Amino acid sequence: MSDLKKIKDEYLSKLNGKLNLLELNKIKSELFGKNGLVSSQFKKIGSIAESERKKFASDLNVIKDELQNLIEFKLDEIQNVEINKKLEKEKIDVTLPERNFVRGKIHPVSQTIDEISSIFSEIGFSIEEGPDVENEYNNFTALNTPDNHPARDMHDTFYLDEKKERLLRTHTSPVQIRTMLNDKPPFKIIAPGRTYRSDSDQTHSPMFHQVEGLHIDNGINMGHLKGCLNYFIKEFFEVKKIKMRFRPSHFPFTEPSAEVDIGYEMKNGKIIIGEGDQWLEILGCGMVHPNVLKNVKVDPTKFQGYAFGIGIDRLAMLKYGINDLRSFFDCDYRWLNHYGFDPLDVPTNYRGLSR
Ligand code: 2NL
Repeated sequence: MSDLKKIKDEYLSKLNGKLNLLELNKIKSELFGKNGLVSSQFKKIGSIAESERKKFASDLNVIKDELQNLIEFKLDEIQNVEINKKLEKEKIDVTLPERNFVRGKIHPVSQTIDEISSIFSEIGFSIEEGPDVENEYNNFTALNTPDNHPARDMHDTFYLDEKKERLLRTHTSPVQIRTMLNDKPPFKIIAPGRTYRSDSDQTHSPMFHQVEGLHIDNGINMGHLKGCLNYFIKEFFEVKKIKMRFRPSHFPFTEPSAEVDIGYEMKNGKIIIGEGDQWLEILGCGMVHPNVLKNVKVDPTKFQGYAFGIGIDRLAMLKYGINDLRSFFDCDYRWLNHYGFDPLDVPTNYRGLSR
């Protein structure tokens, strides 16, 4: 019997037996490995007498194909058996009762930031963020608040080093400074985020939230500021009309500066926003001071605009009837369960902002 026939007979019978993956791989390498039986036969072709070479090569190729096909077939078979075994084990019992789970709630401050961001996005503001740890230039100097300016004391700043170079930002204005330094006008941005001042009582927390807005372009004036804020307040409190007044004020970074009050009244112990003869202060604003524009390399003879700063925590308290600011930061899950928002609830005033 020729070598080829011997190999064929021996391995066909081996391959037709019951094999596992390891055994099959062993056979494969015995036949087709570097020095495998079939591979060695191919190396022999050159030394075979010319008269027999053609037939030998053709027989060898037939045997090679036959054995290879059988190995592939067996491999498939073994894999199928393994998959079926696995499926059998992983059978899912769809009749089992579901497991208990607790769904978290969205904090009213996060909810309020999302709502504010949606409202301003719709009228063309983009949302910018920056670091909580700032340098004194971005937080004070660029904002026309030089070294000895009394506003620096007013802010009760948390300084992080002796030289007072690094600090926890006292407002989110440095985000606007960073944006203006890195980009060219026009600017139309809001900057929501955490802010810090060393102040703690019933109505002040050392960490609180603020959103600032900035709109710089050719010929932006206080009329634009009024229109923008009036629109925002109506959207935020979901009312058609709002009573609003501007009171003259002072900030180093704006000139002129104003504080904005909105009208309200109490009805059956509940606060009604927008009407009535009581006034509630809700934000500070003004036209950006030319010195601030110069500091960020914007030419104040070509570009002007307004800026405003709003305390988010108080807006959230007003809208959602929460009366103790400190409860916001107590991390009490019973409180959050009551005042928080269901992440899967789609509110009626949904604006399509994704979390
Ligand atoms: C307040 C007052 C305000 C600004 C913030 C601002 C930012 C830049 C330039 C000029 Cl980059 N102004 N921000 C302006 C006026 C008022 O906040 O009482 N916030 C709660």
